[in-house]
Amino acid sequence: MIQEIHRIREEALEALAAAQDEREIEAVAIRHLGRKGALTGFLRNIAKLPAAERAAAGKQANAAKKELEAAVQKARDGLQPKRPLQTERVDISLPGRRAAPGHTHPVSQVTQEICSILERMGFSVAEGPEVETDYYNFEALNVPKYHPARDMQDTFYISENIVLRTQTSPMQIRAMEQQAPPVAVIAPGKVFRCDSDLTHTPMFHQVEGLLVDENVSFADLKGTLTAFVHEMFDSDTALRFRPSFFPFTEPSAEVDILCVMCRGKGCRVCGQSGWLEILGSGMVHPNVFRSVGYDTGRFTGFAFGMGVERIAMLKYGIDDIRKFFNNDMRFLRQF
Ligand code: 2NM
Repeated sequence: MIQEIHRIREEALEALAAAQDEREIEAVAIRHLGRKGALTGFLRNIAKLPAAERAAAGKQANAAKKELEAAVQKARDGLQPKRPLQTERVDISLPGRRAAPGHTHPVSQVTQEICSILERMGFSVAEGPEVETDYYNFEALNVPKYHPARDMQDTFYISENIVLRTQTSPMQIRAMEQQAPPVAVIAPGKVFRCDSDLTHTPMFHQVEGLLVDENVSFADLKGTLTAFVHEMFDSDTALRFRPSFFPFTEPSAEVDILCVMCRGKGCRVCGQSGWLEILGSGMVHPNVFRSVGYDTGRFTGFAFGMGVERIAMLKYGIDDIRKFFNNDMRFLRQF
């Protein structure tokens, strides 16, 4: 009896050692351990044995069964590493997944470019709060109460005396309060106006500049802004100074460049005029100097301001300012 069990065990272990793949291992398991297997059949017939042999035979047969089950499992485990290679095969011809590092937003790129040109000329950057008092945003800039520029339609009011800044010049008032001339500062940043269409968004970016010293003239303004435009656009860009009005400058002028689209012939972009407005400027109004305690008999200065999105639109031929703020990657990726 015991010899019979040993024979089945030996045979099964040999077959298992010879098994090459999953199919052959499972065949051994079925042949020796399955419902119709040799060992199972032997166990089923134990009851028919003489009582004296039953206990010992049962014990041996069960031990052999456990040993074989363990050996089959070990053989299956030995095959495991081959299966993932077949079922989880990697297609090395697939294109790789591109990493998506971000980059500087076009509005920030153009802001940096404007500041870098002006810094090379000697201006220093001053940044400040986007929420301002009525005094810094209007009063100190010679925009008195009841001036039309203060209209609720243009300005976001937080309360009666607190506004979202409508230009970055409040920073220049602070700069003048903090230092005596000579002063050469530029103020980049977000500004807010209640306006929205193809060329206006309620938030946009500005860079404003200010130079104050003895003997600063309108010729200095023209020379500085001409040099700036020639660095920002082509060095042969034609420009003109056109009389204008701002409460904080007198006299005031707007700067136009020859239309980048039609080169002066007249088109839809320049409204048939052949010229595109790119910045506002002027000689600082004596009332502005009085609010910061500067001697109006001794000092003069010029100031200017430009919209960053507008400059970027002209530089890159973009027709809708809202494209800067939609965060459409197909647009942003181009810069
Ligand atoms: C502009 C146009 C003209 C300006 C004036 C000042 C200050 F603070 F000196 F009074 N800063 N910026 C100014 C002048 C801004 O933007 C279109």
